[in-house]
Amino acid sequence: MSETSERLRTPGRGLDVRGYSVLRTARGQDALISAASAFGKLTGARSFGVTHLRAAGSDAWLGRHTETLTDPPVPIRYFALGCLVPAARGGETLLFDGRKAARLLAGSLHGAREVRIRYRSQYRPEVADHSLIVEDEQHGPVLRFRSATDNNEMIAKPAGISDAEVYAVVEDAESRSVALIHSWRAGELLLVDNHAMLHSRAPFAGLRHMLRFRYDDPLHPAVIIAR
Ligand SMILES: O=C(O)CCC(=O)C(=O)O
Ligand SMILES: [Fe+2]
Repeated sequence: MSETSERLRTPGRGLDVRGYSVLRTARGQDALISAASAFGKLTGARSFGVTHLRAAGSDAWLGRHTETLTDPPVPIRYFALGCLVPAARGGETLLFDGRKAARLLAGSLHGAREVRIRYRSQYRPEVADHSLIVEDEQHGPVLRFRSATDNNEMIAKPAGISDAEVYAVVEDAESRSVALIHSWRAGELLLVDNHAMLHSRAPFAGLRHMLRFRYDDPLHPAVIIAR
């Protein structure tokens, strides 16, 4: 995993600066899991959970989001996506720079820092309230957000602006902050700093089989990294 170490430590290119990194591994689950595990060790993670994302197609975009937003108090720092089978068409993963989006929002939405949204999980009882723009220890002001769903509830916002208008301005700032549109090949592993970046997934046709790794997820510490 010297490539991982090198990317993490090379100033200006590293994950901690750019917010993401793409690694190529041998095809197959074992290579992806061992690369993901090595990354966990490098960042000092104590555990990671693995989820298979497997679907035969989707006409819909997966909305832009910060991972594990519904698990209070702070979303996980890192997650990774590994590709077992890329879709026949589409299925790109997009990354948005939350630092740039926060900067743009400061100019385009008066009172942006007043906005707070309550996020509920569609699948579990968890609920968490987050400011739209948070002050990250390492990154400074950064966007923390999930696109509008039935499970979002705007609990604070500036006077004289509707929920729909807030969402529209945030989506516009994100559209101007695209950092990566990744077309998958089998064996690739995308490492993401979830405190810097937001992500989404394009519609796709054909079987798409991914592995999703979440590091130090308090709710699902499924796999313990050997030391
Ligand atoms: O499949 C992808 O590219 C992203 C999936 C995702 O964001 C998620 O499951 O939270
Ligand atoms: Fe996600």
